[in-house]
Order: sequence, then structure tokens, then C-alpha cells
Amino acid sequence: MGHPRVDAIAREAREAAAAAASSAELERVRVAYLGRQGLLTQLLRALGTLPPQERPLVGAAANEAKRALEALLDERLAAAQARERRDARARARLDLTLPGRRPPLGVVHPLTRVHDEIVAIFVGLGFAVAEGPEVETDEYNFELLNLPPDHPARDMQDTFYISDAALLRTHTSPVQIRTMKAQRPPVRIICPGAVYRRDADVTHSPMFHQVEGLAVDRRITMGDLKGTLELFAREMFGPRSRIRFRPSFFPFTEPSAEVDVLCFLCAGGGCRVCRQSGWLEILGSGMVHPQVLRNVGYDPEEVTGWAFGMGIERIAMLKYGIDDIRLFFDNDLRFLRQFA
Ligand code: 2U9
Repeated sequence: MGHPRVDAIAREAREAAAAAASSAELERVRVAYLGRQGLLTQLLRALGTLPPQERPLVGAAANEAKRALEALLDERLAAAQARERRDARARARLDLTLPGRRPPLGVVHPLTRVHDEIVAIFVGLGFAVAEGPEVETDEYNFELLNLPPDHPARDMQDTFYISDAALLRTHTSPVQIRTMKAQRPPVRIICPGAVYRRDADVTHSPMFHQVEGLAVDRRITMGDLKGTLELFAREMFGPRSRIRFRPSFFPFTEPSAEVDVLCFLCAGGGCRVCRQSGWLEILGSGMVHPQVLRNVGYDPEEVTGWAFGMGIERIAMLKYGIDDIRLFFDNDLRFLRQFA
């Protein structure tokens, strides 16, 4: 063997090399013993300070220990690097036969579906879609539609007022007013959009949606209204649909009528949805009031018109047998997924 001090350092180095588990740890061992400040390096550098007779023995032993440690570290390092390359390849390996991740697919909201169906039917008949602001003036939402200042619909109880003059529209009718003020007859438009009323229960929501329609031209009659709505009902509720008109009142139409469709669930026989009556109320309508025509600068002696209004939520509730309007706005996926 060599020299006791050299042997102690060499043993310690072998043990450190044996305990090193990675190429990084092996490199730290190499630096600790063989680096510029390493223990073996320092020992060799200090040979000159030993008594002359000890130098050959210690020098030979230190050089031998250095050579053996280098060989051991090279061997261990090669093995560690091979292991690390193998692990990295295993981590990176992809199984291309695994099924892909399916992106979650949404469904069209039932209100959007019903809205799109209604709009498509009237667009097919030659109507243009008109839209307008949801924040309206008292003038456009009420005054020009022949709702006098003391009309109950204008009550603070029913309308969301923003100021004395500004409010959230309670119907899309101001869109028709804006359109008529901007263009001469003939006018054929449908006006879909959100509207607001201070009302909330199972069939009323403070925000809901309407589609209103308007046709103004020379010699437009109630017969045109009936024919148009009959066609609408057949496209919306099936070819066997029938409609009936019941007299009603709205300040902006005269005469006015509420329109029922023969119950499409029981064909008129009576069921839960039509509450045994055989008919479902689907919309309100009428001939545009002469005063409303005058208000937008039209001459009621020259042109006449009809208008209708329906609630999209109401149509969707009837169509899908939904008994609580709030389901449309809860965004419960268990509800929405049923419309896939
Ligand atoms: C102009 C002239 C007349 C629109 C009309 C109705 C009858 C009607 C209701 C249906 C259910 C509102 O959402 S609802 O509560 N609407 O009954 N709407 S006639 O008449 C107009 C519109 C604009 C210039």
C-alpha cells in the first residue's frame, strides 16, 4: 500500500464517489478531490514541504490515488449519464395511440335557438332585422307610442328609470319608431332584443327578450297580419298549426288582438301546458294606431300598418314545456345540455 494520509483521503474519495447518485453529484466529488482546490491536488502541490526522504513515497501514493479516483469517477459518470439519458427519453416518450383530449363542446342556448328560428322565418318573408339601444328615452319608449303620461305602464313600479328622461326600454317598439323616423314606407322589419320590466316570478324576469314585427305600406290590412302570422305559426309550430284572434287593447295599436295557436302538444285536446284549453297565447298584435303613424311623420290616410310583439322566453317555455323562466338564466349545465 501507499501512505497512511494519502490512503485516508483516497478512501474518503472512493466512498463519496460510491454515494454520488447523479452526474452532478459525481462532478462535485471530482472538484472536491481533483479540482484546483481539491484535497489530492493540494497534497501533491505540498510535496515540497515534506522531508526529502518522504517525498517519493507520498508522491507515488498520491499520484496512484489520483489516477485510481479519476478512473473510478469516469466509470461512474459514464454509467450515471447513460441512466440519465434513458430516464429523459422515457419521460419524453409519447403514446400516439392514446385517444385525444376532447374539447368541451357547448350547446346553443334554448333562447338563442328560438330567437334564431323566429328571425329566420321573418327574414325568409322579406323582413329586415332592426336593432336599437337598450337605454332609451321616455319619448321613444312611451310618448311616441301613444302612451300618455299617466298610463300605468309608465309607473315607477313597472319601469327601470335611469333619470326622469332615460330608462331601460320596456319593449323593442322604440326601434320601430327610430326606423320609421329614419325612412319612408314601405317598412318591413323585425326587432329582436332584450327588454326590461320590474317584474320577477316563475313566468316573469326583470330582463327578457322580445321579437316585434312591423309592416307599413299603402293598403296594408288586418288580413295581411292574419296571413303573415298564420304562416309564422305553421313554420314555428308545425304545418297543422292553426291560430285564432281574440280582441284586446294596446295603446299603440287599434284594433288590437291577442293571438293563440292551437296547442301543438295535444292538438287542441287539452293538456298540462295549455291548461286544458286547447290553445296557447303566443303574441299580441294589431293595426298601428293612426296617432303613432302621425308621430313619426307618416300620413295615416296614405299608409297603414300592422305590428306584433312576442316574448321569446314565453315561446321557448311553451315549446319545451318549461315551467320556470329562471331556468334560462341560471346557466345550470344539467338544464342547458338537454338542448344538445
Ligand atoms: C310600433 C307600433 C306598434 C307592438 C305590439 C304587442 C302588441 C304585444 C307583448 C307580447 C308579449 C309584449 O313581450 S310581451 O309582454 N306585445 O302584445 N306588441 S302590438 O306594437 C307596435 C310596436 C311598434 C311603432
